[in-house]
Amino acid sequence: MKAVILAAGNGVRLKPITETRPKPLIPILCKPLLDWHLDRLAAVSIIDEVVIVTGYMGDIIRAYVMNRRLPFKVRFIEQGEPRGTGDAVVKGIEGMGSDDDVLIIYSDIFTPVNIIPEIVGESGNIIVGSEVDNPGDYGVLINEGNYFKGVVEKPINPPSRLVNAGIYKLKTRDILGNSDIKPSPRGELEFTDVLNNMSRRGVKIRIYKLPRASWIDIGKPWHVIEANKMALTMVKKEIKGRVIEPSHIIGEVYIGENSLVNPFTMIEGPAYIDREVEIGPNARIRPWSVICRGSKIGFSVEVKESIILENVHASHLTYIGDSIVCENVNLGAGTITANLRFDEATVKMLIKDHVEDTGRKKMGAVIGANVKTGVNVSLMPGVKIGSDTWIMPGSVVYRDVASNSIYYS
Ligand code: TTP
Repeated sequence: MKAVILAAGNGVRLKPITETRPKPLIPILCKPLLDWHLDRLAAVSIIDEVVIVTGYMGDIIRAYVMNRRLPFKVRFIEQGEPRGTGDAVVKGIEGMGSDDDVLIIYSDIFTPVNIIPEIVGESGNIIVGSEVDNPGDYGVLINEGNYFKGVVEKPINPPSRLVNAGIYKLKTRDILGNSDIKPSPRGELEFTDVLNNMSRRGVKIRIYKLPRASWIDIGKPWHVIEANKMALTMVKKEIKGRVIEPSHIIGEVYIGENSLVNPFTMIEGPAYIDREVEIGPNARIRPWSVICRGSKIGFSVEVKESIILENVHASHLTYIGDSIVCENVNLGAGTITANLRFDEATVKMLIKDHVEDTGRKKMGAVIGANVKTGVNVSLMPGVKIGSDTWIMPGSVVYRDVASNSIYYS
């Protein structure tokens, strides 16, 4: 069986994280999303070829995958303009036999449950659905018993809580019989229109439900925190690095090889500390934190429910709460991310050109790659700092700061 991974999106809503890496290389427990998908495909022997449809930063994805040893053939297809998921799927399945079954996975979804072995073992067409609390943000599935009848994109009054999870097993010929679909109002050829057309033509597609609260579509920055939280529930206590006493490691904490925890440090799980990380002395890592390779969290630094990517330095007297800190960031002493508004309302964030509610009472900052903050910088809840920017000492940042700039207040 062949699989197609859609990896060509621009990931605009995830800026500044996607200014320096494509969405499929966003890490969950310090492992790129794409690897989660590839590892699961590698574990089922029935998959003999994986087609990765690339676009934005496709060369980076290609170089990354080429460095991996995988038990199946990998082919890359350049989508060109990201003209929609329908366009991407049709390009991905080109050349496949009309009787072939193909597994289709959107690269930007994460689920701690590996359902691949189950669905490749079933016969007939399958669409995977997930029950969520906010169905109006997704494509909501209409069902008749266990069968798919249609999907409505972002409805105001969702007919159910079951949404399209972006994983399918379909017969190639059933996908190809839909060349009559037209671009959607946003100008894209949507795969959901292909699915609706299949249903109208009487093609049977069975719905396979994921367990509740075990799926997320990573579209906006705070989803990176939520996806890592989902993955953290799978972490078990394992200490491969060195912990110098007196330090306290409490609960489910993973500490990778060659990492060092200096004295008087407290780490409360669930937490994931990657390899070659240095923490402390006198640091506090609170639950739901992930710290990736090469980062250094120094003296009197507190980290809470935050995702810290590779080679980040927060050497002294810093608070990182409910935040995402991208690779190679250097936080000056006294840098504070504020994560709670005085009125305790949910934190808003500017996504593309409109303000969106993160739904989180606690949300800190999203700091792009290679940013430097001077001493005593304060970042207010929900601000985003573009990559390669300097925030000058003593600045208080209330609004998003563009990439490649110098900010002072
Ligand atoms: P989306 O999240 O709908 O789009 P996007 O990745 O471009 O994000 P943004 O709107 O923030 O710019 O994409 C869903 C999945 O489909 C994702 O895995 C990327 C993939 N995709 C393609 O491969 N080609 C495309 O033309 C589009 C639109 C998406």
